[in-house]
Amino acid sequence: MNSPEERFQAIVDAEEKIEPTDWMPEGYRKTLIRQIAQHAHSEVIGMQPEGNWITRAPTLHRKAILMAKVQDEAGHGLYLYSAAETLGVKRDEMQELLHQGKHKYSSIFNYPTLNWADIGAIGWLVDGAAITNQVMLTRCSYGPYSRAMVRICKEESFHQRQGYELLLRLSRGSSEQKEMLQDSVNRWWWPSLMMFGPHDGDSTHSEQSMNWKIKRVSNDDLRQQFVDMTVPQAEYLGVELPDPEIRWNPDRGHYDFGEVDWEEFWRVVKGNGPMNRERVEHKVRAWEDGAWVREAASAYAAKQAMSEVA
Ligand code: FAQ
Repeated sequence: MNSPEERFQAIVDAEEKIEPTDWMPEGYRKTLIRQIAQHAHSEVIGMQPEGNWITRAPTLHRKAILMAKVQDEAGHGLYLYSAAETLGVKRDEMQELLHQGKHKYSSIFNYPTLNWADIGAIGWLVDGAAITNQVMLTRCSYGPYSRAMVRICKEESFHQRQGYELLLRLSRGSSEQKEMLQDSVNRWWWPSLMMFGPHDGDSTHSEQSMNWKIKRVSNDDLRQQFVDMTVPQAEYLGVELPDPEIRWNPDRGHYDFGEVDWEEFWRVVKGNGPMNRERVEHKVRAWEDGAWVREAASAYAAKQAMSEVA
């Protein structure tokens, strides 16, 4: 066992972490930069659909929760950009690639938030799907990513519960509130299932990422886990999931469910979903408007460093 690749794989197979200064195959580094950057971009772009409702939250209490949640997403973006930077890529470079449409972010954030129940549905379904995926990432072979995920999962768990609690309130409310809840779940269910990515057979990266223990569970297995967890929660809410094929399958010990519209998935991933253009334009505008803050922070840091030397 002499080649660097073999030694690397042996460390991974022994469930030890790979750290930034360790030798790693170029493909491993590239895969991690791609996935962590996509993940960070998702957290940051993901602030937009919810941020849209901060000024319209129905009570001060709900506004405070929503502001805390949106700030958490910004924080997740920062941990993740920092984790990606340990692999030798610069934060500004990642921003540039996102702004040019060369980096992806999760398809889910290209759907609009049309009513207040959407804020609950994002917490329940989107954060619920995000946690299902991210719990496995706490065991990722790359140390900085796995450690960032531990903290992120704790916060996502709060996000998921606040969303469910919001919907629970609506489900016990007026008939208009119940309709709003059902309308929202109708629109967010399928896009949430798409968050797990294509079927395993169509997944470009899964096999290699599983060998490197970046991913620990396949896209389809995670999607199934999410459906199994969510169906009883929907029953308790008294809401219908918009899929007539959902039923318990005692032979498999899982819920069966219908087929995702993969054409829609790829259309959104390729930049042609309902909100893709608007999301990226907004992101670029925020980056440009915030240039003076970054310049001021850098000037302040340089001044501090000078005074420490003096
Ligand atoms: N959207 O070969 P695979 C959140 C692309 S965080 C867009 O299976 P992989 C928190 C994929 O990149 C949500 N593109 O890919 C929050 C690849 O294209 P490429 C984000 C997608 O990487 C809540 C191609 O398809 N979470 O929600 C999607 O092995 C509320 C082939 O796919 C993460 O990023 C998609 N859904 O598996 C924030 C978790 N799916 O790069 C605010 C980390 C696939 O070759 C509010 N990421 N693609 O051009 C992962 O676990 C993985 O990257 C997967 C995809 C599972 C997403």
